[in-house]
Order: sequence, then C-alpha cells, then structure tokens
Amino acid sequence: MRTQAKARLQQDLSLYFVAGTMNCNSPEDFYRILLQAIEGGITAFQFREKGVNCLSGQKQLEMAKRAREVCQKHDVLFIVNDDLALMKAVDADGLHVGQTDGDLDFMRRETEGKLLGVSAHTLAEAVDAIAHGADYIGAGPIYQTSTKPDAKKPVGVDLIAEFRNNHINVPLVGIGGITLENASEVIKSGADGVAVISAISGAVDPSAISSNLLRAVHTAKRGS
Ligand code: TZP
Ligand code: MG
Repeated sequence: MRTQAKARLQQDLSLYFVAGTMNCNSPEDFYRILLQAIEGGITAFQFREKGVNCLSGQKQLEMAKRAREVCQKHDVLFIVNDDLALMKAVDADGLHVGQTDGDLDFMRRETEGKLLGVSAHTLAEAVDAIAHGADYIGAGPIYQTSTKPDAKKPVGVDLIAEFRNNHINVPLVGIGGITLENASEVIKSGADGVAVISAISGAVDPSAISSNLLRAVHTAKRGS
C-alpha cells in the first residue's frame, strides 16, 4: 500500500463503529444509532449483521444499502463483515474477515481495488494476514467483551505492542471491550484506531460518546 493511502487509512480507522441490527433494539434503532454515531464523528463503519436475531435476505440487503448510503454521504468508510456477495452488492469500501471466514488468497482476489481487513488474535495470525495482502488488522479481543459470544480470551494491549515490535506496520485497530476509559491506552500501545460495538450501540447518547471517543483517540495519537 502506498504511503499516502496508508496514512489516509490510519486516519480513517481512528474511530471504527462495528454493528448490526441485532446489537440494537430494532432495525430502526440501528439506523438511528448509526446516524447519531456519524454525527458524533465516527470515521469508519462495519456492517456486521450476524448471529441471533439478525436480518437476512432482502431485508439485510436493504439495511446494508441504507447504511452504505448514509456513510458515503458523510464520508465515513463503509466495510462489510464476512459477506463478499453483500460487499459487492452494495459496492462497499471493503470487506472484513476473521480467521475462519475463508481462504485469504481468494478473498484478496475478490476484493481487488477494495480494502481487506483481517482479525488477528496472535502475532502469527497477523503476519499471515499481511502475507496474504491484508490492508489492515483488527487485533483482539483486547479486553473482556460480552458482545461476541465466541470471543477468544482477552489479549490486552500487550498484543498491539507485540505487533508493533515485530514489524506489523499496516494500519491496526484494537477491538473488544473498548470504552472511553481505556481507548487511549489502546492507541498509546500502537494502534491507529479503536473499533467498538457496545460502547456506541449501547450508549444513551451515541453521538456524544462517539465524539468523546474520537477526541480521546486524537489526543492519544498526539501523545498528550
Ligand atoms: N471481535 C473481537 S471482540 C468483538 C469482535 C467483533 C466484539 C466487540 O464488541 P464490544 O462491545 O466493543 O466489546
Ligand atoms: Mg467473521
């Protein structure tokens, strides 16, 4: 990835909201929260519609299109979780996959010209993802999370420092249990951004928490 594109992606991943309708009370609530998060300043959004109570088929596609449109209008990066066909159907900016979501060479070929993000829980997984062309890495879970039922053991911010000390130079976001209280230590450990679900989807005021999180990330990036 070119230096300029990398710097742009590092900025764009500063505050990465990840959510699906099942993380909210209803599909309409999901859309409202997304609008408020955008108003608060999220820089990227991942449409992650999976698990119990998720939308499927046409309803899922329609919601993905609405989310894509509003993100595009506000210049918020729009990434689809796991679903290559959905990514193509809504012409998303990219795809995010986990370690068990398919062959990375295939995913890389199929996402040519788009961003490919990969989740990594260990240094070996991050090295492998980059060798297969990942544009950015999602590292975690950093802290305990109750949002993802099959989440692995929390790795702590030490994983981010380990990545940075071992030549993992691609844009990097931490995910899992990140809140306003701990976001700055994730950035100070070497991440370019924080990815959150419940900190925003479960907030009383998603707009306010988003702007506070973004401020915390920017302040930590400046090193103050
Ligand atoms: N991947 C690792 S942890 C996690 C995902 C999708 C869930 C993050 O949710 P929260 O609510 O921000 O802890
Ligand atoms: Mg996955």
